[in-house]
Amino acid sequence: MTTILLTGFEPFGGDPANPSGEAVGIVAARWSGPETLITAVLPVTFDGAAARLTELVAEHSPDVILATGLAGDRGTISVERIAVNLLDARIPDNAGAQPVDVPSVAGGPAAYFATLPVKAIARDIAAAGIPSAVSHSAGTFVCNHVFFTALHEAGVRGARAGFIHVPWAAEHGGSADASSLLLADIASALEIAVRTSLRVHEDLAVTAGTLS
Ligand code: PCA
Repeated sequence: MTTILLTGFEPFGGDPANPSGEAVGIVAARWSGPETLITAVLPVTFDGAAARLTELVAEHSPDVILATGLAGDRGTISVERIAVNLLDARIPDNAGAQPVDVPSVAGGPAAYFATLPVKAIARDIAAAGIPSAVSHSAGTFVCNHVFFTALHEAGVRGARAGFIHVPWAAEHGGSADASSLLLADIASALEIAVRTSLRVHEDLAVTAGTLS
């Protein structure tokens, strides 16, 4: 039986909502299988999020791990390609921790590439009319830490892993920095990402590069 672990996050930074956690709940409610979908909403704490993800991976042995979080300054679904082995927090996490220049996994490599087909995922989401692009930075906060941890665990266990940043949902009042999406579209994008990850094992040979 194929198992997918799909995670979102609780609110952080004083915000009242986090569209990633809510969208994951919508995907779970309408998932029709046949694969087993495990979902969770992670705490926005460096220690708690990585520990919970590691626990979930040990408990369910997922074949595919897709973690998601909010990037409130972006207007598109960002399919992350690179996790860096670095915690450098611009704001405290929900437990008040603010690590600066600490590795995500001590002794690990400088970075990991996502092992989900990021270009195929971005293409399939865009083909459904939802703006989406490959991104080359997941930042240095809790999302990047969970992304790096997921790839580390997946590598040890022969699973595949990736991360998607979502914009603000219009229902939450949108964003001052970027355009927002409907929560239903964010959930559809995540569901497409899961389906594409299950179907596609070799990514598209097309460019998703940027000049800056
Ligand atoms: N976004 C933050 C952490 C939790 C979330 O949803 C980030 O991008 O690191």
